[in-house]
Amino acid sequence: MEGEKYYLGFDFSTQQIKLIAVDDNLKVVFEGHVKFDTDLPEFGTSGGACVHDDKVTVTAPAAMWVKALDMLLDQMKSEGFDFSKVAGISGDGQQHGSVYWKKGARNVLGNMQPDKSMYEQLKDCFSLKDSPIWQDASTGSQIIQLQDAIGGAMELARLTGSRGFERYTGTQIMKIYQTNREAYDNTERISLISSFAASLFMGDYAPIDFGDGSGMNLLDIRNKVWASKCLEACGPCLGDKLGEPVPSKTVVGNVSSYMSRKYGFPSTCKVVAFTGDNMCSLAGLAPRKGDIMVSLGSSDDVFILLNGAKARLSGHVFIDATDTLPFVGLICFKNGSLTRENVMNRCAGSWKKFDEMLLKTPPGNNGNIGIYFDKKEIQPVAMGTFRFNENDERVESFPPEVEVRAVLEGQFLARLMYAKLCGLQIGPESRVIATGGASANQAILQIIADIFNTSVYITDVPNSAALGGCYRAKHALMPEGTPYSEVVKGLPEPTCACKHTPGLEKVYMPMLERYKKLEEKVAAM
Ligand code: ADP
Ligand code: XUL
Repeated sequence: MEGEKYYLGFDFSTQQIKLIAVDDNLKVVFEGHVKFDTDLPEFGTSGGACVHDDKVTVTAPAAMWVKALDMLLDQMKSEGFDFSKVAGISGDGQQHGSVYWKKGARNVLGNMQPDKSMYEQLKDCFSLKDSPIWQDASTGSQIIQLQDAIGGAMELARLTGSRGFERYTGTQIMKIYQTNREAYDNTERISLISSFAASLFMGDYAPIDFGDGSGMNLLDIRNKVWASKCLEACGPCLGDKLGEPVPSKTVVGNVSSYMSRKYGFPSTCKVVAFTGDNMCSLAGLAPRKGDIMVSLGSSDDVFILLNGAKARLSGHVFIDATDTLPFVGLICFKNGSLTRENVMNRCAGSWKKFDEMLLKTPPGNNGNIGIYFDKKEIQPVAMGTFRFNENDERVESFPPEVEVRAVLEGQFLARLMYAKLCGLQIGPESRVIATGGASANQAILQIIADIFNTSVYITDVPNSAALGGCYRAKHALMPEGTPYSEVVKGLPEPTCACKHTPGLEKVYMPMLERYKKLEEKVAAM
């Protein structure tokens, strides 16, 4: 391609699809998004998801994501975005969720006509209309079966990077095989949300990448092949339905003729494997060794780069999608932004008021501690709201200004406690890099700085995952062997958003000990 080049990064996240386009100097030239709840109300999602009557089954309609992509691309076209300059596309999806393509779907995907939308052509191509997503917590019995088949929780963690977790794709697939055999048998391909998204651009089934593939309890993370024992335990002929996994940097194909004809992408435009949102966020933040990434989206996630894959029962090990270090250690909390938002709506009405109310109570909240699990939490496995006074006695309610501080302090004490269990060490060189929707909130960042006892940094573009997609697309098109650091070397350093307040560790360290005991109490209730 001659002249100016663009790279696109698409983030198929929980609540929306976000898009960032950068030029060859990685300067952002276009941004867009489509929000599922408000732009596509016909699908009836809340926070991008549908919670079923049992409260633990959580899905999202696969066709909604297709329609959202139609809408986003149409929006870009109507705003005059020049698709002919796009050299490469990559991106990510919310992790663990799976899409079930019906027998015959590949043929439809490969022959889409530009006079119709993708939605019109693909809406009936799914053997399961409702895709399980990462918020699902309905596979407790399948976890026991998988762990038993592999030789226990620790052995599964050693092999695949994680013990059994309810949202992990392997047990989700096992549940579908056991409870909806017809759908399983009628499925020709199972994609992750990431590889499903790449498939829409390619017009063919895109492979699963090693990074997102690590969130399935199916991939042998050291040998980078499907673990046959895990496949056998989860469903017959599963390897055929999944296809071979590939390195995250793989060019998986060119854009489809549908994309070229409808939007004007060059036919040579490359599609680079999509990966998990957390891995892509890491690529967008381009961290240095020792950085602690705190992502504040629908979920809260803390992740760090790791040299080795030590098996642990807490947290997860994923293969790094940028090859900066071999692995990423991650801990995920289901009750993140949406839980804070509920408290904000109930007690303050706006984020501005929420921040003002926070200042009415001192750090440490006069000893009050709150634990807010609107959804069944991942660790500990518990649900409900639990408030304790300074004597560790359970109380029914807190005054609004106490509630506002309690939700933040409770959440970030938990983030710190579990990240330490997952191998996090905080030293004088450490810094937290915050990203995701809530990283726009300075008051929240200050609480993180004070609880983690270290400075918090942010980047110019809070949507690090979409940006990571752009950088990864560029990286994959550079000469073989180019390290990822070469792609991101000219980028501005993250800026310091706040420093920790000296002396507050005297408040938060004892509070961490109390939090730990109270959480144990909650888990046993
Ligand atoms: P996802 O990528 O999972 O869809 P985002 O990273 O876009 O999510 O984050 C969306 C969340 O950001 C919203 O649910 C909202 O609660 C939160 N958010 C947005 N602005 C603020 C703010 N000023 N203060 C706190 N939280 C905010
Ligand atoms: C990570 C996880 C979530 C989703 C949605 O393990 O489940 O962070 O990726 O962001």
